[in-house]
Amino acid sequence: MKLIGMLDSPYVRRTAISLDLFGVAFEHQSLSVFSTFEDFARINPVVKAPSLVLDDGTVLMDSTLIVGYFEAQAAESRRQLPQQPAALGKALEVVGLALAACEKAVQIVYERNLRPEEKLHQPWVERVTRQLLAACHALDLHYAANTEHAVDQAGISSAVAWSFIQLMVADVVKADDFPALRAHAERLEQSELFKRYPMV
Ligand SMILES: N[C@@H](CCC(=O)N[C@@H](CS)C(=O)NCC(=O)O)C(=O)O
Repeated sequence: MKLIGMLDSPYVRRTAISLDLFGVAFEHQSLSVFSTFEDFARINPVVKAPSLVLDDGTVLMDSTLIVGYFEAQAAESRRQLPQQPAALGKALEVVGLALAACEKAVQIVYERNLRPEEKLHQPWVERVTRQLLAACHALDLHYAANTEHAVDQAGISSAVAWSFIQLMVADVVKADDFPALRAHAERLEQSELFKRYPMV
């Protein structure tokens, strides 16, 4: 099985960490959707990271679909999401916030790095920034109330999102404004599991 994509993508990184936690063996191929577009396209013409090539050649893309594929077949002791509907809803609420934060941060990065400066549309940047800060605020409230720092899907996704945000848009999301989320991410980043998949 091959995981394609770079670990500076929060989606690739959450997938790699989750697969490892599931106990799934995989080879990681660090291809960029930008600098190695053509190489990536030979594996998946849609060029989305992460892409996971299964042993039978099936290509899965989208981190949530990949994680969901393995969650569906995980032994109970390996599951990363609760099964009970109310608890599952709460966990997915946190995952959703983390993914929205990633998406909005990525949009700001693309806006800054891909769009010519004269074409930058400030109202769009402001809208995305507001959404990013709202997601971080909600996650911060969650981790202020939940200090157990569980290494489950909600915990992994939140920590990965925060670290990516701090790597790429720390000027927009000030670390001191989100102390509980920051503490959660810093705790998980110290684990051997996270250290096996460094962002840079
Ligand atoms: N919802 C997707 C988002 C994946 C995504 O947007 N990945 C970025 C890299 S961070 C990508 O493939 N960008 C290239 C593109 O969208 O053309 C997921 O969870 O995997």
